[in-house]
Amino acid sequence: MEQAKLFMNFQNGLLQGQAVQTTQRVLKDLKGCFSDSEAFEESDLSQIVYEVQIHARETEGKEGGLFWGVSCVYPGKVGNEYFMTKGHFHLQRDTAEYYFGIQGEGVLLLMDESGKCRGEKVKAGSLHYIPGKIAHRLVNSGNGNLLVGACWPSNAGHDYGSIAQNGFSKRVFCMDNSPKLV
Ligand code: PAN
Ligand code: ZN
Repeated sequence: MEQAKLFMNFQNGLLQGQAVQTTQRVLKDLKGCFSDSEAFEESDLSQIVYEVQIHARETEGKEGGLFWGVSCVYPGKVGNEYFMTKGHFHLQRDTAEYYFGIQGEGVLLLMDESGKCRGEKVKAGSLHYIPGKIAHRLVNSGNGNLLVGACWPSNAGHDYGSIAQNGFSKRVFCMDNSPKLV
């Protein structure tokens, strides 16, 4: 019998094995995402906002395959708005995805193509089914790291352009020390 080749530590979200790739997004990569552009320009634009580890066993675009990933959104704010991911629709619009909370506290913003947006609370053990045609963004509304696992089809692709153009119609701000969806 062979040993397992791929491991996920469900405590700290670390993926280990072949074909695990890590990408980082710094604040500069999120230009235009935050409402307070003055606070944005005054921030350290080289700080890491989030990191994504992906088990990329398939090439992007392949039908019938899956990707597995873990995102870590660090705690922080621009003005009163919490750190978040860029967010995207899938390029193949009608492809779904699962997200699951591993550690920390956050909000999953979900927006349909008409711009109708809602937020689901994310915490350790929460499971989120994101149907096709729904844009998704993670917001870290806690004081520690927000770790979230995900599984999605390898032909889904990522459409960041629509979000760069129109954004999400709701934002999560820190008001009186707690997260508010505005
Ligand atoms: C996730 C996201 C990850 C980073 O793996 O790609 O959380 O967010 P952005 O891609 O919006 O920067 C996923 O939804 N994959 O489809
Ligand atoms: Zn996705």
